[in-house]
Amino acid sequence: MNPYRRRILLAGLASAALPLAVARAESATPGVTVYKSPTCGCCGKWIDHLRANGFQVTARDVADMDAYKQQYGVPRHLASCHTAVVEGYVIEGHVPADVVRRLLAERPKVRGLSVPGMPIGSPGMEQGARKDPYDVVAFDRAGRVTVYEQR
Ligand SMILES: [Cu+2]
Repeated sequence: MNPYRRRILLAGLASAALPLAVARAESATPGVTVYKSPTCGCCGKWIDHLRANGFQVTARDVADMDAYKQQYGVPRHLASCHTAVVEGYVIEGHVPADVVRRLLAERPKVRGLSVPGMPIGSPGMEQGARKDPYDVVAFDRAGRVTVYEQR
C-alpha cells in the first residue's frame, strides 16, 4: 500500500472510532450480580428482564440464600427470592429494571431496594394479564424502610 493511501485509511479509522466511544459511554451497562437458588425459575425470568433492559448480569447459583440476604443486610420482612448487587446497592426480589436505573441515577443514601414477597405481575412474575399492585421499598442500614415507588 502506498503511504498516501495508508494515511487516508488511518484518518478514516480515527474519525470512525470517535462516535463509537461516545456511544459506548452513553449506553454504559450497569453490571449486576444475582445470587439465586439453582431451582428458582422466576429468578431466571427476572434476570432475562434485566438483560432485556441493558444490564450486564452475572448469575450465581448458591445453596444457602439466607446467608446472602444476611450478608447484604436484607431485613427479614423484606425478603424475596433472589438477592442482587449493583454498584454497591442491594436489590432484593423482582424490582423493575427502570426502578433500578432510577436508583443508580439518584443514588440515595440507602442500602438497597426490595419488592418483598413475589407479587404477581412484577417483572419475572407474569401470570397472564394479572397485575397485583406492589411497593418498591428502600431500606437503609438503620432498618428504616420507605416506599420508593408504587406499581
Ligand atoms: Cu421470584
